[in-house]
Amino acid sequence: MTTHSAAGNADYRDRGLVFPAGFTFGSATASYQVEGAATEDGRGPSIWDSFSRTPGKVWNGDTGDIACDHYHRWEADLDLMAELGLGAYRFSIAWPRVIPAGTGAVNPAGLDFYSRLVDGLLERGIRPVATLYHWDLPQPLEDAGGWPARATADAFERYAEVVGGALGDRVHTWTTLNEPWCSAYLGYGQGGHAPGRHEPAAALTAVHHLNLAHGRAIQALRATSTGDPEYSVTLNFHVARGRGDRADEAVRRVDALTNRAFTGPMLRGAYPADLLEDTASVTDWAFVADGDLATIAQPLDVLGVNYYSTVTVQMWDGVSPKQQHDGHKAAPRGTAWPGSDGVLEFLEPPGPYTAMGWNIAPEGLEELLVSLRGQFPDQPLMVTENGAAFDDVVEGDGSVRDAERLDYLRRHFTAAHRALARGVDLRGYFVWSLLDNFEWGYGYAKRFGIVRVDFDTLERTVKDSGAWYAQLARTGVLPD
Ligand code: IFM
Repeated sequence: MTTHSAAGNADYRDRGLVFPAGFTFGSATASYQVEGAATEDGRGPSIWDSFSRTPGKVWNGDTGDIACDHYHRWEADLDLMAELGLGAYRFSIAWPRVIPAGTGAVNPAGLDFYSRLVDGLLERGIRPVATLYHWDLPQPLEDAGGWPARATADAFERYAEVVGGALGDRVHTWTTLNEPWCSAYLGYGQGGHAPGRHEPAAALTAVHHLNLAHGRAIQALRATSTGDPEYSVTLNFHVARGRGDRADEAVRRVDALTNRAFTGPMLRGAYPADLLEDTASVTDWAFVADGDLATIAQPLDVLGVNYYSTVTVQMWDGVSPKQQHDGHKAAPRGTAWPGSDGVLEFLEPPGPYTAMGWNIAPEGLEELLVSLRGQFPDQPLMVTENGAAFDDVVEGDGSVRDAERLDYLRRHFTAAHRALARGVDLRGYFVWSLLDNFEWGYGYAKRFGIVRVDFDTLERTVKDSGAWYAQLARTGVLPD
């Protein structure tokens, strides 16, 4: 591998770095964010259909009804991926398209859509990387209690059996869940995400049932997949920077609640003792039944790592005005920190920032990957999301010169390369996102795409960052 140039060392703006042969360069999207066709071909309602229709929940009242219209334009989108030279496409399957009520009847038209998509990818030499759950829970399951109800994990196992049977002969990598931290804490604690509940104990119950759903789904996918797929999960790890007298304690708490609440049961077969202590005022974790932890701890071929920025945190001293920095998601009313609300104080991290208000910190990615290698030495890793929203300007000729996004990607690919050079078994990297899309509580106001989508005409335009990434994907060398 090429060594770092002197100029690139300080700020991660390197070039000419050579990635290992076989390194996967991909891009990612998620069903509710791109598909549209919300009521077509038998798709049932999801919690995001309901949430986005609730006044005040999503910027501008935007919904995923049309989104990027990927449901109808998927062939052209696959052609675009092929033109960009992508080796893999990470997409998610909409549970309410496949089993519209969450339980009960299977919708063959929904399965057919994903079957055509998978075939289309394979025809173009692009590996299908399919996520089962990227937040679009069928609404009837939420009506029956949502993720805090154990029955939701039962329903997820059956859904996994159905998609494993239909697509498991061709999918290259199965991913059970995307960012269960968001589903549990933002969905049931803080309430900035669907279903918008503010119940700290329910958030922790949801953590466990998501973990359980993951383990059960891996078993179901293994039982039904007739090909030779790889198995994975994607977590959004928090890289915390501590401040104040008890900086280490603050970082430990964030790590327990956000990272080890998932890696503990999934990769070690146990919840961390400090997590149980930190949350004892909220729940006694009696919902963890005998045998659950053994079910959750399934061997994984690859661990998906989503990384965008860091968090800065200190223990609240009870005196200073409590600051809440929530660059992460829409304004909170509840808490994303059950057991640590009023204990931890979140501070504005040092800039620069993206249009989301997230700080740009490529060194955090390197540090995270190296730390995961230290914690789980035999676990291959994959960056399953990284990217940035900026306020793009469309030039007179229609082009988008998104130098800031390109720079962000350059720095983070440099960080990944440095982690590789330090011995991390990193298999690939998926840029978030292929297309500008529905950015949850921010609607269409925030653009992460390396391809612009004009939401009036739905026309796609490859941005400068997309052209740059295509060169990286084709050559395996970090371009100028
Ligand atoms: O758009 C989201 C994606 O759905 C999950 N990870 C973070 C992205 C940017 O917020």
